[in-house]
Amino acid sequence: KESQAMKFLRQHMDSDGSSSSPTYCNLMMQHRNMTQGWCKPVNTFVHEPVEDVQAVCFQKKISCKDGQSICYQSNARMNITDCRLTGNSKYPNCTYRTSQKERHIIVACEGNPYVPVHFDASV
Ligand code: T3P
Repeated sequence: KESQAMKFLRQHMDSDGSSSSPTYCNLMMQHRNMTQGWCKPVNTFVHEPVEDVQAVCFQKKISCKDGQSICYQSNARMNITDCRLTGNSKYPNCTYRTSQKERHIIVACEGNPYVPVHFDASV
């Protein structure tokens, strides 16, 4: 079974990629299995080395958007791509808007080793 850590890697890591094309999200959301059963509405891919993203679990401690859990904000801005489902997209035709950004990422971490398991937001 896929662990939470593996799921984070599948959903949020694309170290070697970049969203140079407007079809990036349409392709990647499909390739990474986020358009099966439903269209996942918002998803961020991070284009940085996996070690740099895992290191965020030991950076700035803040509260997550749920107001209860502990999250971590990256010290550095990171190269990311936000994928947002378009308003007129209807399952199974999931169409996304691709937007490239340089932002601080906010993640939640779990386990031993303590690694990212949830992407909370970017700022
Ligand atoms: P997950 O917990 O599997 O990482 O918040 C619901 C989902 O939306 C959550 O999935 C993360 C995802 N999300 C992003 O990927 N980027 C964002 O900027 C926000 C706000 C949510």
